[in-house]
Amino acid sequence: MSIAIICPNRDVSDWVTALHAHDPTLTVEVWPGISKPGEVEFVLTWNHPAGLLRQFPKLKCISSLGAGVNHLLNDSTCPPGIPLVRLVDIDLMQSMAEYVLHGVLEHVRRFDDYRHQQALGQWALQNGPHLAEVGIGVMGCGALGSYVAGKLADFGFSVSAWSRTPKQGARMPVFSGEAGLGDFLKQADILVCLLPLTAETENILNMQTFSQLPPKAFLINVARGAHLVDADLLAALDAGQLSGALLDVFRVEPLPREHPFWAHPKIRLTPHVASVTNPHSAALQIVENYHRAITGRQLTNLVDRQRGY
Ligand code: NDP
Ligand code: OXD
Repeated sequence: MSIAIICPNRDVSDWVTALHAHDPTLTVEVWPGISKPGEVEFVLTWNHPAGLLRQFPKLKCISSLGAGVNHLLNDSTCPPGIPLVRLVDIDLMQSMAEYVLHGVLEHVRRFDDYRHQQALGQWALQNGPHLAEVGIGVMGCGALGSYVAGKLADFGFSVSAWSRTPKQGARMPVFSGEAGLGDFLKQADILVCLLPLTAETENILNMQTFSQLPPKAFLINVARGAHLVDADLLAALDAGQLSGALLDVFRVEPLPREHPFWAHPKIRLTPHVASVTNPHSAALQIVENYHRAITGRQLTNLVDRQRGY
């Protein structure tokens, strides 16, 4: 009986240590050095090579090493009967909130302008709005979206969120479904994407969406690169429809050196670091799910394959 960690091009020694801290008796094998594939009952993976997951005849559960699962659902050879789980973790939520709050404040308080002024030796005051006047729309009201929206509301922004299904009793307006999208977008001076990547949400950050935002809205995409139609973002920025964008995720990662986003004056980008899973915070739920899987108990943070998240 073992757990296999499959994360190409990543040092996972911290994960091994963190899993053993919760259960020193675990056998943890790291791909590509898995000596006994026939013993693997639980796989922990990020961007596994397609087809690999078929090689474990005793597999009982596949866990994403992050919050997203599109890397698993995109692999048509991922064994269909094996449950998929993902990570829902307070550290992941907190660090996502830090990233988004930073992006929002940098934009609203005009820090880009001040950096530019500094380079020119200019001393000039830029007036920004009162935070309550700034509408922020968070797309996705799940583990990360609802946490981030709450932190932004604590800060004093006028926050609303958008989800697939209606939400009762939320502390902020939550719009839902296609029917609620227009009303959600029209008050989002800053649009934050925290949706899972599914057939419905792919390409959702497009010109039609941008055109429903208030003029000069700002975009933060921290979800997946394929949510965004790259050419539409460039066109919306060039037309002045959007005033800028902060992007953490891209269709192709690493972002190819020749991509126009790198040098665009209205785009700031980071290399998919908005929220990186901390092994020491997330290991306990993995160990618990491992024990649940091998004893046939109900798993936590189960993914609905039909729904796509
Ligand atoms: P959850 O599954 O908890 O939440 C997803 C939310 O999106 C839910 O509110 C869901 O609605 C909503 N949603 C799904 N489909 C639609 C749709 N068609 N229309 C409207 N709303 C929809 O996911 P998490 O919050 O944990 O994570 C979100 C994403 O963040 C991940 O999938 C991943 O891609 C990304 N991520 C990025 C990181 C980074 O470092 N850049 C780090 C971690 C995650 P409902 O509530 O009705 O089901
Ligand atoms: C995730 C991510 O989904 O890091 O956890 O993008």
